[in-house]
Amino acid sequence: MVTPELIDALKNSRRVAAITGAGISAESGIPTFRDAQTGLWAKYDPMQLATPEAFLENPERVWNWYAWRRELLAACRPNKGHQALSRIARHIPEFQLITQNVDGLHQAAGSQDVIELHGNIQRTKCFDHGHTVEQWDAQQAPPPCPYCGSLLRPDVVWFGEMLPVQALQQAEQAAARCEVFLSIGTSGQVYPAADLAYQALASGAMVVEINAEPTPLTARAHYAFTGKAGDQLPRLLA
Ligand code: BV8
Repeated sequence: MVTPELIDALKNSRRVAAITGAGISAESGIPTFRDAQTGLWAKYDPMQLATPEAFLENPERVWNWYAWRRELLAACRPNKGHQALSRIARHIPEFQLITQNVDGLHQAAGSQDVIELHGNIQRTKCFDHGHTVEQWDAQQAPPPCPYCGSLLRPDVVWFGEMLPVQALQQAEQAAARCEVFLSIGTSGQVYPAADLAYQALASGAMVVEINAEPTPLTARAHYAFTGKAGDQLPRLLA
């Protein structure tokens, strides 16, 4: 239950950090990864689709899977949870939004300076050199990089790939500095992103979790709300 004390504690905080996962985009119609029936990984094997080895083994399958996810995303809009987070930045002197999501919906809701730990599916780069490419030959799956000829791929972090160094450093600094750390819509299974909440705890922050189901963080959080981000966040960040 969102208590007045918690709302006040948030309102009076100077430094707040929040990490989001696929759960905050679920109400926008984007499938999560690990939800039993609807999760992407319930239907697809991540090791067959979200690793560099999988891409090299079958570039066309991986390219087409991400093209399908981009098409899905084209019809999706930010929901009340994204909008509540974009409003909080106006009241909190130092608010840092960190996301594991690659859908860009936080930015679409107006959030600024979002730390994208796992990249962005709307950005495309080449496999060999990371050349960012805006347009490509839609007849080829995947198309060649116009600069170096290597295969184009989505600019997301696959399993077994390092996270963007600066993004992770900024996220760790935010987790270490914050007075309140919000963990929203994430199962807390994927590292090193999942470690940020524990880093915040170790630094003495109040940790608040909002998730549709319990996670490994639930027992450690000061407050844990089981429910939809789109319902809980507007109450918490009223
Ligand atoms: C790396 C991008 C160095 C692509 C993704 C320890 C330390 C370091 C690494 C590891 C480690 N242990 C294991 C590893 C390796 C691995 C890892 O963590 N594996 C896990 C599975 C055990 N990590 C890595 O490989 C990372 N790289 O560390 O490099 C290295 C290199 C080699 C070897 C070792 C280390 C890279 C990880 C990034 C992978 N890329 N995505 C793409 O999107 O296709 S991961 C993917 O999972 C997404 O980014 C996603 O965001 C992320 C986390 O998932 P969640 O967002 O939490 O989504 P999930 O479905 O799990 O949960 C959603 C939750 O929402 C659910 O609980 C649900 O109940 C809830 N929910 C649903 N609806 C709602 C809701 N909540 C609120 N409201 C709702 N309406």
